[in-house]
Amino acid sequence: MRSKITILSISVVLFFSVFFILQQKIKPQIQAFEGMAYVQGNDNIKPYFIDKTPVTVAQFRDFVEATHYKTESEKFGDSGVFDFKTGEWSLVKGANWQYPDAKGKAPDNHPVTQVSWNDAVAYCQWAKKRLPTKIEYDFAANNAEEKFKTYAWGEKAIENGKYKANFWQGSFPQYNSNEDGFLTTSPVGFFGENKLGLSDIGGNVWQWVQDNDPEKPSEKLQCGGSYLCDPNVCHGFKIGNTSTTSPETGLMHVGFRCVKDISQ
Ligand SMILES: [Ca+2]
Repeated sequence: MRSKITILSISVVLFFSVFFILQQKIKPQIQAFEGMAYVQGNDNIKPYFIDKTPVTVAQFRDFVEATHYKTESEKFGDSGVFDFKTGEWSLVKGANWQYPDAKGKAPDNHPVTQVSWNDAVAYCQWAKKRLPTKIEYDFAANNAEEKFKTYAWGEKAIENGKYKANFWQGSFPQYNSNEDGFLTTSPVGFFGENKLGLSDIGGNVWQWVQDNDPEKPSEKLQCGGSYLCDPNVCHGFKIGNTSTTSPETGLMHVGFRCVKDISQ
């Protein structure tokens, strides 16, 4: 009787061991990455990981300290700053990723800005990642669902009396009522996440993607909209909308996030 039980026990252990080994071989292992969300692809889009938040000032500092990288704004000595009094853009001396308007220091937990497309590519390469394509950005914003919503979080910019993103309230560029509490950038994650766990995928800062602007091939696209987007003028935080600038340009409302390919 005892030997029967022993044989049965060994058989059960062997069965589950073989089952486990086969399962490991058959099912490709997807490695999870800290701070990234997995995006299930579809017939046209391969699966990928995407940063849950835009790259923050603190994260960008890690890159600069590790590599002694100089951003293009730092090399030029100036960068694009929006003047809230005149409603116009100009190149301002001393504006860079640490001092987006050349005055106040950028908080560590806000998205890094004043980074050019080239700077964003350099960061992503250092992090062993890459910039998303526009299709990948929009697909992740839409929670990897086929039927596109208006926004990453749903259909309304205000839900239950709360703003769902950092954008411009009032009348651009003359008046910002600042009802969402942020005249410029906000801490990443402040306005919540979409179903995939992504924050600031709409609003806060425009985010560089790989693609050239189809109408101006020398320029690069940005997605997601920014704190300067008044929905009556520029509805940039709607899924699919874009802005565009040349790849060496830094602006105080443009940042980025990275994606990572799945290695199986
Ligand atoms: Ca705002």
